[in-house]
Amino acid sequence: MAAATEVTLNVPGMSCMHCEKAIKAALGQLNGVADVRVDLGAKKVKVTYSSETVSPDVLAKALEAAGYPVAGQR
Ligand SMILES: [Cu+2]
Repeated sequence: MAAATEVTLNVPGMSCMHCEKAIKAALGQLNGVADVRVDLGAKKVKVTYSSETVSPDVLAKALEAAGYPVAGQR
């Protein structure tokens, strides 16, 4: 398996445990996503994924579809 890659997504629209659950569900169902960590205070979502299977673009689209647009990434 390829080395895991990490990206941190800025998700300003999340505010509570419900958002955290929805985001973990939306990303967790994608192939290639290994881990999702949500920091509600910083409005950041750190995702560990396989770059051979999925990309930050796909992650952002899944979040947007779930109602949480991504404002940026690093
Ligand atoms: Cu919420």
